Amino acid sequence: MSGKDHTQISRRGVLKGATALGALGLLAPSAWVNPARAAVADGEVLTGSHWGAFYAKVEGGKWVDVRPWESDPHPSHQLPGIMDSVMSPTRIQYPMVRRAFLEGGPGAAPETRGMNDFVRVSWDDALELVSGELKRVSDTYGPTGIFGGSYGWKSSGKLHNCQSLMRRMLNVGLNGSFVNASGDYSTGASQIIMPHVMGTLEVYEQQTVWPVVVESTDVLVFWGADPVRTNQIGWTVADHDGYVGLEEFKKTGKKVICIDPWKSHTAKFFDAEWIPIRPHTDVAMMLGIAHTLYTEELHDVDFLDEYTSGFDKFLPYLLGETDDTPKTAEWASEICEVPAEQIKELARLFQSNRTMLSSGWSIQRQHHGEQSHWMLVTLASMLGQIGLPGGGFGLSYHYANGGAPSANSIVLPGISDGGGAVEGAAWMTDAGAASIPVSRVAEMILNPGKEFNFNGKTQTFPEVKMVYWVGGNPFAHHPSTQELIEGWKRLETVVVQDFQWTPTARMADIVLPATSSYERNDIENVGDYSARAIVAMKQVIEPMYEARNDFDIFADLSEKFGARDKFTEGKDEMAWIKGFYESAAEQAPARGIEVPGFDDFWEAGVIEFEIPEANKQFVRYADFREDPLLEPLGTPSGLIEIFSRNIEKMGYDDCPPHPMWMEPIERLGTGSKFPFHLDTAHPDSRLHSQLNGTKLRETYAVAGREPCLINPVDAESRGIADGDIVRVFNDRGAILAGAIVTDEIRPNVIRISEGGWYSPAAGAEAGTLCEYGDVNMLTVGIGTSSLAQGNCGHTAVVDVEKFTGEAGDPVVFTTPAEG
Ligand code: PGD
Repeated sequence: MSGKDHTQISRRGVLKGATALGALGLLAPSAWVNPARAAVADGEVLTGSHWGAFYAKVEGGKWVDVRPWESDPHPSHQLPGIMDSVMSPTRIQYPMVRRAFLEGGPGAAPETRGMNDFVRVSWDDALELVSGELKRVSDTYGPTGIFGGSYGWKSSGKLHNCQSLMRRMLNVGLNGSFVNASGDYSTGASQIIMPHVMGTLEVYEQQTVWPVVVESTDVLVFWGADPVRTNQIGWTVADHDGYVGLEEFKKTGKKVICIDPWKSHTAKFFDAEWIPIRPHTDVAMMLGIAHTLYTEELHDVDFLDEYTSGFDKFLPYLLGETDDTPKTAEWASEICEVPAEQIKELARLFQSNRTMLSSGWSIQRQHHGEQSHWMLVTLASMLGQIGLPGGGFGLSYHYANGGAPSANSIVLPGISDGGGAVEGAAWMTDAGAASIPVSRVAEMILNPGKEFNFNGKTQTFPEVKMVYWVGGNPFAHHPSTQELIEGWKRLETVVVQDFQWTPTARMADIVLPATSSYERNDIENVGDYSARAIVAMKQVIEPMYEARNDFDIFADLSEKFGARDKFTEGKDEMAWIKGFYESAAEQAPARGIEVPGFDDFWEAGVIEFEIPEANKQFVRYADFREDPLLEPLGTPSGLIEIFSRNIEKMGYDDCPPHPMWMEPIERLGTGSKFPFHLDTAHPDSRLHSQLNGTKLRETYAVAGREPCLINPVDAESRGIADGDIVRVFNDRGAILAGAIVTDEIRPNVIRISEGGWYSPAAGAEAGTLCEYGDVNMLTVGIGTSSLAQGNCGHTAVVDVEKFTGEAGDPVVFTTPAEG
């Protein structure tokens, strides 16, 4: 066992608020070379972030500390990392250009991308270069030469949304001459399949709220979900209200089951029954439960008749009449390594109790990931509890505090990307000249002209020669880093705008330093689901070094194309923020609430809203259950589609018209070439890759690398001890990581979190070895299926060995050399 504390929840449960943050004691601001000048007088400024709202404490003209907002019931232990990110050595200070690009022009010596050899240039020169390249590429290659899809988690805030701002510039300045991207890396498979099955995206919808779950659920199942870890963050400003629900449920002492290869924070928090399933086999296990329900006549015939369509077409498959393979518990057990008797017991337990099947998203972020949530819905339909208090299924209890009751609030609009505002550009879609499913970016660059399927349509990849990336880090987030490295070699120009020297910035030709949220003013809702407050995100410090706001950078670029006024609409930062607030305030009378005028709100820094009693009783699908004719689902039949005629019409081999167990391209137990499955779930102490460049890393890194959890049996067989550097590899690449030997991970599975910065080795292993631990060096780059084309970031089998060579310090955490 590791001597480290990897159970954040128990520590978090004891230490709250300022005490907990102070107790970390690891991020003393004195360690900084602090050139920051406060933008406000000494005191505290309330602001907001993906990690929650907090006060920035200013003393002696400097930002010196953070304190969680008093209305946050469970502040994230990552807050001090935010403060460090603003001044860490990985801060981008000046506009920089790759030396070979500057000397040789676009596309010169692409192999020197990532070698950290940059030349500092003035802002004027940098903007001239960027606008010149945008124009050259669009003149030379037409409207689809530039990729502006630029996926990523950026920062919170309704104005400084760098991705909308970039596309706004491309829309108003270049008539929308760019390739856009649709969907996201989180729920790529589910958000496409669920509208066919349930008529909504489902993954971003309000859940049956926690007070109802606490009251009515008897058995709470977390199927590949770890809300205690992942609810730390939100897309807007995290409220952390989900933790109240988790704590209340714990007090009831009712049954919690965690189905996960890893004994998650949630499993430990609840002291839950842990079922360490073999990765990528959840659909088989669900089928085994479904088969038991049917053969023991425990399924809800009335519910299936009244609320679903197509069970009769699924049943022959379940019973093995179509493929000679009945999906018995024994059959499932062979695949998922959960004992057959336990699978049968689960069927009986779920049926005889009010059961909530709460699933995370990792089980759909894998090859054939569409099947996982479709089968979960089918299983929930057979149990017949959808629409009853505390029963059914939920796909968002682990995300952004889903299930936190919603307030009676006003919701802010944000800056638009200006799409559709362009006249006379017939080829333009709402935003952009073409669009690809977001995870297909490397495939697109490598295969111009290739046809691909996507949700019933056949499209062709455009030829992209320039990439402009803001607010995202593809050299951490994109499965199969190797393909991305290859793709990058085909590009003539790469521009990256960030405030951190991420691996993606290091792979750029032109790097522009952006401000962080704390160097500008903004506004945001608190709570993605609860929307229970609006916070003024007030500027804390002056922009660091030569950083500029994304808004100003794109306004200047728009000006180069004669479109500054179209971009700014004649408004500055505060005018936009005021406009968003006043527009939201117009909703107030219809909601029967009063809100202060903008100046009073800004002065107060926050407004909070009441949560009506009725919203504390919300039950998802109660209306549909009450009256399926008057409240039909948005599917073609108006019912839950266990069989989809629309998907049948698409005729995809890799996505059949009802849920099925489909072998993934690689997994354990099928003569797998490598003996371990790599679990690449989300980190405890970062938001994806954000904050990896900060001192927070010292609280979790092992031997200076990303931690790798390995079972004692596996470690012993390979002579690996706790704290050793290990080499994890497969045919696609290799990474170094630091071993944590623990029985909290099942045998034959190792776990390394996604989001570690790609830190290429020098010399012979350049491009094949990452010295820090970017898991995507090892994952597969294919789409989930022809239907959704989602990413397969969890699909990878690997081997692991003790590393005995000379391990270099990961270069990615240093400031690149300046010419
Ligand atoms: P982040 O680390 O959040 O990762 O991928 P994503 O690219 O979103 O990157 C955001 C970047 O935006 C950071 O570099 C940050 O510094 C920058 N940024 C923040 N604010 C600003 C700003 O105001 N201006 C500018 N210009 N830049 C800013 C996450 C993605 O990874 C996601 S969402 C998921 S769900 C996937 N998860 C997995 C997984 O589970 N397993 C694997 N193997 N791979 C995954 N990849 C995906």
